[in-house]
Amino acid sequence: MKTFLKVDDIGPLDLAVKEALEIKKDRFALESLGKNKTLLMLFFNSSLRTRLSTQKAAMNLGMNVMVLDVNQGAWKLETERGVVMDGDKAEHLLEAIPVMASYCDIIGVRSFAGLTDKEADYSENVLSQFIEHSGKPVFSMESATRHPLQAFADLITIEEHKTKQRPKVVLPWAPHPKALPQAVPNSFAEWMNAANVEFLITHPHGYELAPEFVGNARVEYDQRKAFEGADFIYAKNWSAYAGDNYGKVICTDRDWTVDTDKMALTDNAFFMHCLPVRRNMIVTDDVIESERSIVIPEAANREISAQTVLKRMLESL
Ligand code: AN0
Ligand code: CP
Repeated sequence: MKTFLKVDDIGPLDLAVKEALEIKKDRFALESLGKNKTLLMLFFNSSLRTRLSTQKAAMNLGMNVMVLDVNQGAWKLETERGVVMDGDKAEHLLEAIPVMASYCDIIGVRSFAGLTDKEADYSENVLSQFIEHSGKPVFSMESATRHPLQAFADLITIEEHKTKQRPKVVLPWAPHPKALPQAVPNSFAEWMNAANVEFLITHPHGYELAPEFVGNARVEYDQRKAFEGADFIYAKNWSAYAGDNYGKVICTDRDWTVDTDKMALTDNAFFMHCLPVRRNMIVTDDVIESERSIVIPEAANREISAQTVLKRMLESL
């Protein structure tokens, strides 16, 4: 595997999940696969889970790991070609990428959407430069439009917890004070549309995701109706995608917070969230602390999704 950005990159999902669950049974079985191979993780944005779980996954495979926070200690990087660099950015990606690539074998990149220019964000300007100019396998640690390591971990978690052949999975938008990217819901929708689940998205009017991610999913504007009979509730906030409201917060209505009353409408659903989560905005204390909350095993599976991806990349070096 040379790139991991979207669901198609992983091939058949049933095989990917099977491989992940094998890895989970014995995560040190391949500890010599990554010997003398170096992973570079590059962060343009903050992270707790992605940073730690991906580093752990690489260590399980015997890799060396280097982590660079671009905005803390490195030169500020210009990402647009043709800019007269007379501002605060001292180095261009076009030099930085081949230099960094010369020190490593695999590159992971986190680069969020700027949320001001839809076209620039949805062209994946930063990530595609890494793919084009590094000559190394590149994986997304959350790009402008997707977060595939999260969606893969979410799918593994659903497979582990489901009690029905084809569970009902609901992605409800939930309120948040700040504008967040659409990457997590985009990827979750992309992966759920490819998986064997009944998938629904529910959000206030104006929060429609890009049609290429919604695909054939049912969109239900009545949150309570959407929750009925659900087996998994996957809450997430995102900023508006559609029209002139791109990147904006257009609703903070706490009627959309996931609470015990709404969970009671489900078929005893599990509660999921990618974390970090703002309590009593996205979800109440009661729900996230309940027995049906699986946010911690979900986060733990980030190690497994990352290890599966790194294993496949190492095998194709
Ligand atoms: C980010 C987001 O919503 O994309 C990262 C989630 C994994 N969340 C925040 O910035 C709070
Ligand atoms: N879920 C997730 O990617 O978390 P971090 O932003 O902490 O990496």
